[in-house]
Amino acid sequence: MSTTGTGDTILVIGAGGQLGFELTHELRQRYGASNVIAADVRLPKHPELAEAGPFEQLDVLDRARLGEVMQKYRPKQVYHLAALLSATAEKNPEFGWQLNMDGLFNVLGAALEYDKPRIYWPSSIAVFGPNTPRENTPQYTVMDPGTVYGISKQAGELWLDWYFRRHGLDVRSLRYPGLIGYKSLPGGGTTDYAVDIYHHAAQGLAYQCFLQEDTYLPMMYMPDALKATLDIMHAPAEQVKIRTSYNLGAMSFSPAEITRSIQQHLPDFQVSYQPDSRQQIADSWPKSIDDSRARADWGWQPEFDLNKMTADMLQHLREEPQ
Ligand code: AKB
Repeated sequence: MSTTGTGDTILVIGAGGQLGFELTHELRQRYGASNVIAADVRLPKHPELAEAGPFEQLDVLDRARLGEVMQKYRPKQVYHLAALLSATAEKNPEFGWQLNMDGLFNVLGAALEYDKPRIYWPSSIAVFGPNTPRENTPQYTVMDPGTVYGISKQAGELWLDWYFRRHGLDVRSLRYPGLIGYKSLPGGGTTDYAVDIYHHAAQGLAYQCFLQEDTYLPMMYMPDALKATLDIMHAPAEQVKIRTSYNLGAMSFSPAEITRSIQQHLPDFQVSYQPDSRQQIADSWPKSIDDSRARADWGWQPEFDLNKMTADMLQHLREEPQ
């Protein structure tokens, strides 16, 4: 079962990011704040990350510093979330590749050196490309990613599998769709519009969307993403049959559909469309995902659909303006 018993430590690298912030909070609730080490390249934007439990400033590209942190805490689980997302990596391809690949190599290498903790590394729908079937995209299919981010995620998946087979490292991974949450903002992704749109709506502002109104993409509400992440990390090893990365789905919608969902609560909310370079990225990604392997192997089951997510997002954003 879980590798975390009482007093075992967990390291979250990239804890200041959209997923890292919420995951660190959730892990601290479950395992005790002092057992969950938040690490990020920058001092946290959310002060509670450093106030509520241990915090280490860590650039994952600095192998020696990573070694120090691993030696100090000897974590039983490492969540390595630090990455450049799709749109940002297109603007800075060399650094995108370096951070996403060398960062992963550093973590995998440090894991071999320090007691082989269980490793979590996120992949993405970006591993698929223009020749992938776009509806109900299967687990195993054509993969020809066209973005630096997607290429790095596909290569990373294969390296995870290699470390599992070659070194017995217990690596686990999910191909996230666009993630939507109210507690922290994403940065540099193609699916970010689906977070920004709620913030604008809750503040009574109109929104200019950078994707066309009929662009369907797979998406997921943060509570489901946290549940999936913790479920796969706590699944018995024999149930984790895929050591590249699992397809993971919850819902799929277009900008026009999310707008209509928001307008059920805020009828005056207005959206205009000004597609930019992110449209091309979105057009190369799946519209919906077949996640039957995750459901069959370790019991994945999402809870939120679009309208349930909209009600929850707007309630939180109106109660606790960001
Ligand atoms: C992005 O848009 O780059 C990410 C992703 C789908 O991996 N949110």
